[in-house]
Amino acid sequence: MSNNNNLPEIFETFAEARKKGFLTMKEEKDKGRKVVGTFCTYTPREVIYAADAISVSLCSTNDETIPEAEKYLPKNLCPLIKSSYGFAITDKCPYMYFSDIIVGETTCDGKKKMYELLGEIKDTHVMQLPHSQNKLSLEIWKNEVKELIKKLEEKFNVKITEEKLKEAIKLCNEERKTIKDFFDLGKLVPSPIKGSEMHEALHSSNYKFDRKLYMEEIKNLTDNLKEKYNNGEHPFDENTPRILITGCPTGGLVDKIIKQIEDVGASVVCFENCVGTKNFEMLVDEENKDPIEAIAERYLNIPCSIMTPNNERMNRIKQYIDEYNIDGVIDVTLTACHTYAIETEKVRRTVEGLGKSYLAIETNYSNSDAPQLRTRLEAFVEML
Ligand code: BJ8
Repeated sequence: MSNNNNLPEIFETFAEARKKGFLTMKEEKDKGRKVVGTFCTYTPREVIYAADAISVSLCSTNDETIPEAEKYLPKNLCPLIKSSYGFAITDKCPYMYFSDIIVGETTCDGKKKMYELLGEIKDTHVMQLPHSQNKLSLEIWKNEVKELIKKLEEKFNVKITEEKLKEAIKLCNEERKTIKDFFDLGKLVPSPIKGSEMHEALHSSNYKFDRKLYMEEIKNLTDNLKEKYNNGEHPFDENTPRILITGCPTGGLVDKIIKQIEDVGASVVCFENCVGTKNFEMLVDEENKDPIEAIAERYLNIPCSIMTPNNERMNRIKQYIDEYNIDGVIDVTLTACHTYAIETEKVRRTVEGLGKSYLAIETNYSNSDAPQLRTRLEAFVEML
């Protein structure tokens, strides 16, 4: 299945940012740094940083390797899972190649079963994530954070001290605040940045391994855009309809959804998903709690549809509709993602209950439905 000799050729085919990220990662590996591959926002990055390792996202965002994955996985499965597994077995993802260990969580059924197969070709540690956010779940999850600490200590022969965890918490909180400042530009009317550009800046965070440098870049970008806004420069005018995107991760859907929304005359100003707010809302308590407890609490409270109930997602959508002056909500579900698909009903009620327009889209990584989506987006935006 796996042929590492293909790697140099394959790098040529990667998009520039990812290619550059690969070179940086290779340099880091040459210096002896350890790499942890991740798949989900529930992975507590603080633990990885406290082990002096690099964290890299392995979620794949295109359909190139899906036919290969479908030889082993059902066709009727979420494209994110098929694509990620496809990249692993074809050795087309340099980040997977360089990962010393992969950390996954029991989020949806598809991912947790895929990890069993992935474990046959890579060292894969699966954290048992509870699917509710109560006290008992917190105890289980705290234990899982401790297990991860143990696993990384053994794997990398390091000691993850309380002090190192506290340092990592500070760094990650700084990052969250910096990204939130940038994201809040979307509250300005009109927004000084296109949604597709914001998405790019947020998504590239996965491939920037010098976190302090990334924060600098984001701060500069924020200042720059504020200045432009104050000088009256912005890509849209005050009457441009403002869209909130919610649902599954949109890494593989930029051209098909976000850019097409812009093409038909609207502006995406808020992402309530894992590229956006799920990633940076909520800080880890730095002051009043034991670091492991504080980390476990913050991550368990992420409002993903794999949780039941998941009322916090609805609360956040209400809050963002108000704060970001939203006219319409587009709820994006990747094909065969049951939890997000079922939750569309509650999102619809929440949005329409506030008198706002709602559109649900189910799609995958192929381009075949792009024209049909454009027609639906056009009709939706016209109505706003
Ligand atoms: S915290 S959104 S990254 S689970 S889309 S693989 S749920 S079938 S990606 Fe996700 Fe973590 Fe939640 Fe975020 Fe399964 Fe659905 Fe596919 Fe998904």
